[in-house]
Amino acid sequence: MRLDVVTIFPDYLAPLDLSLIGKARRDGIVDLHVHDLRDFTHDRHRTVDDTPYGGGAGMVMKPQPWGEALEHVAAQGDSRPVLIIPGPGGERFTQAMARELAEQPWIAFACGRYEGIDERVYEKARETFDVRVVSLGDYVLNGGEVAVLAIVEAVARLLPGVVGNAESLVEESHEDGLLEYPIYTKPAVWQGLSVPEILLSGDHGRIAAWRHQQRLDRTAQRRPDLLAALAALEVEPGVEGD
Ligand code: 6GU
Repeated sequence: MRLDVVTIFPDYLAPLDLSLIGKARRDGIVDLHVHDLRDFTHDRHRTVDDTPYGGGAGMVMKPQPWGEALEHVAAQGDSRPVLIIPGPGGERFTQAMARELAEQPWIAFACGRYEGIDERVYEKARETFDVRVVSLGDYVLNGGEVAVLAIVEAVARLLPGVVGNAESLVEESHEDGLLEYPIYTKPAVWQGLSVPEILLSGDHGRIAAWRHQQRLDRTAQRRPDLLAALAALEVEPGVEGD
């Protein structure tokens, strides 16, 4: 999978050299290119922002550097890439979207800063890219870079060969709409706290039933919205379906 990220803070993406994603890059599974938006300016101060037409607070990212940067990215291949523009006004990023994106051969990201990017950049980009405006959740970050870190990690770990044990991808929170059950390792007693008896019983049927109940209880307590969503779909919580 090819990934292109355009940003005014290329160093912000440095963590993508680490851990599983760094290894995926070294193994040739992920081909990541980070571009500095300021390389597409032509003035001495490498200006990327200006004041908003119509007035208002803050600064707006100028269309010209973005137009040239995205043209440069599009010229790196001959297919039509997805372009993700992270922002708090986007559609919500979910595990389902991560799975969808993991099927794509080429994803580009445009990281906005300040109050955002001139609206005409979105319009122009739709000629060349499948544009998706994507939000991590209902809170405000200073720019798209942290969102790109999160989205790239969520997507890349779904690519074959990135996570060693493919089974660990199946039994995860958000794969079937329920949160994960609690997990324990040795010792059986730690600081006076015991591992639940049933997990030491060797009775795999009862353990599976207990874990399922734990998932239901946790989801009801922490994320009742997820149970409501399953109910609306008339899906039995935690039972395989599509
Ligand atoms: Cl994707 N960007 C910004 N700037 N803020 C956010 C966000 C994204 N998702 C939640 N808040």
